[in-house]
Formats: sequence, C-alpha cells, structure tokens
Amino acid sequence: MEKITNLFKRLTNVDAVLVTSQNNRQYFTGFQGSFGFLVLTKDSATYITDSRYFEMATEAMASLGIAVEQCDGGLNAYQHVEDILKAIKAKTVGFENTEITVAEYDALKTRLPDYEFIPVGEEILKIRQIKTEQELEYITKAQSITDKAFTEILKLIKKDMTELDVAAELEYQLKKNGATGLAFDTIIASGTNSSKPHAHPTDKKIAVGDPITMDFGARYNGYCSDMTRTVFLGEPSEQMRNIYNIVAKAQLAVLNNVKKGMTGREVDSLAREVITANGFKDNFQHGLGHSVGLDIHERPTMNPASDEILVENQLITVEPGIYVPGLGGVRIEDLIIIKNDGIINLTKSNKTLIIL
Ligand SMILES: [Mn+2]
Repeated sequence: MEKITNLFKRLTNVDAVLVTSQNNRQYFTGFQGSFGFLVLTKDSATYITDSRYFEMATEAMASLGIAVEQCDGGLNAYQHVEDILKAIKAKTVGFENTEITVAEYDALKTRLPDYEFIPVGEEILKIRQIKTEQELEYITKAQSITDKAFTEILKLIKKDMTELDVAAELEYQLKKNGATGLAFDTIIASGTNSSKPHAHPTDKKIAVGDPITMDFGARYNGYCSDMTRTVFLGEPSEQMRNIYNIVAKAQLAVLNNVKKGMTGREVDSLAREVITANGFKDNFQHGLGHSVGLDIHERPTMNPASDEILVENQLITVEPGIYVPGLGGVRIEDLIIIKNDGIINLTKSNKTLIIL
C-alpha cells in the first residue's frame, strides 16, 4: 500500500488510476497473472480478474488490504471498474499511456465513456525507478542465481559446442539454481560474432582461441538480473587480450567513481574516456547501462545524452564494451545498487581474463 500512497502523492489530478499492464499490476500487488484490472483510489485498491486467477489472487492479496473481485471476462471487467468509479463519483481516471496499445485505449474510452482519461504512465515508471527493500532483495537473489549459473557454465563449455548449446546449458543452470524465469533471451556470441553487441546464438561451433560473450539473466519473482562476461576458449590473440584489459579498466573506473547525484552522462563518460584514450572511441557505440526491475530495461539510463540524476536505491548496470567487426568484441557487465554512501555491487563473478 506504500506504493499506492506514493502514487497518489504524485498525482493530484486524478480520482482513480486504472492499471492493466502485467508489470504494473505486479508492481502494486506483488501478484503475477496475465489478466487483471487493478483500480486504485486514494483509499482503496481492487483487483478484478477471472476464474483462472481468482483463488490465487485472493490468497496473495488477503494480507495487503487489496479487494479481489471475480469477473466473467474482458467485457464484464469494465462493468466492475465502472461500479467502483461510480461509487467514488470519479471524474478523472489515470491510465497507462506508456503500456497499453491504441486498441486498448480505444476500448477504455468506448466502455467507460463518462470519464476523462489522463495519462499517468510516466509517473508510475518514475516511482518504479526507486526500489523498495523487498524489490532489492528479489533482484539480489536473481543476481546470485546468475552468478552461480556462470560458475557452472565455465565447467561445461567445450570446443565444438555450438552457441545454441551453450545458451541451452546456461538457461538450464539458471533454472536449476532457482530462477523462476529468464530475464531476457540469452546472448551467446563467439569468435567474430562477438563484435555484434546483441548477437543471437547460432549453430556456430566454439573454436579454440574464440572470445565467448555471454549476456544473461535470471528472473526471481518477476524481477530481473543482468550480467555479461567475455571468456576465451584457449589463449586469446594479443589484440583481444588488449581489448579485454581496456574494457576491464573502463568498467573499474565506473565502479570506483560512480556515486549518487551524478547524471547518466557523467557516469557513462567515466568508462567512455578510458576507451577513447586507448583508441577505441568508435568501437563503443551503445550506452554504458540501464536500470532493471520488473522490466529488463528501465530508467534511469547511462549514456552520453542522459540528464537523469542517480538517487539512492536505484539499480544500474555497468556494461562497457569494445567491438571490432571481423575480429571480435568484449563486454563486461555488473549490476549495482546506488546507496547514499557508495554502491553495492550485486555481481560477484570474477572479472580477470578467464581462459577455459
Ligand atoms: Mn544489460
């Protein structure tokens, strides 16, 4: 309910907020389900869902002070929403302009013609930027699962395994170690494929001397982790070793100097300056990082155009990279929490150059 109180502190222009997107419904209720309408007012919260979720939702929300109502499906759900709006004599209703489709917006206006709909999606996303203790706990757990899966995959990678094989093993290890899902589609990029920052795993076989970039994450109770390591099967070339050392130095420059109050641009430049000074300015073309939560990419973002200012209990990834087409690439990514007196690095895996 603290989250709902926060929301109405920020929103003085709406009588109610209608939350329909999966992640925002989960954010306010803790409950995961593919269908539901959550109606929030200053003093009440009502979750409307169908028979597939009714019993589970009732159990999950009993202790939270959120009422659960069962509807017969989509159309009937609007009737439940309207009954609540009528009871509080609502005139203005906030909706998630950042989450719903144009068709869903049209349906809202058609089914509930007596209300003025006000966009509040940006405000909800702003509240979601600062994590509660419980959210931090879930993400810490998700990252610890991810670290364990990394330790295991290092024992399993062998010459002639395909990138798809490595991805399958890694995803199995995430789930075996407690992940309730994956944060995103695993990236495995070996050899020259590693110059493509978001390469999809292919049936290419891993060869001796290949860099292998693995970018992966677990979900735990809906919350994401995110990490990247580049390791080598056999001795890397002199060029790749040099690139690895520069990326590692750039990443460390951020971890040692990032602090609350900096802008996304300032944080990004901590790494970018190291990479530029070493002659690879044009080989680091993505931003330094992003936040995570129920979505794998949340704000704030760390890039050369970001004015967003870091505050306590935000999470950011620190993921500089150097990519040279035809040669390969290296990226190293940790996930950190911004605190008033420094940072907490949730990623415990080794970052010295690993040769398998
Ligand atoms: Mn990332």
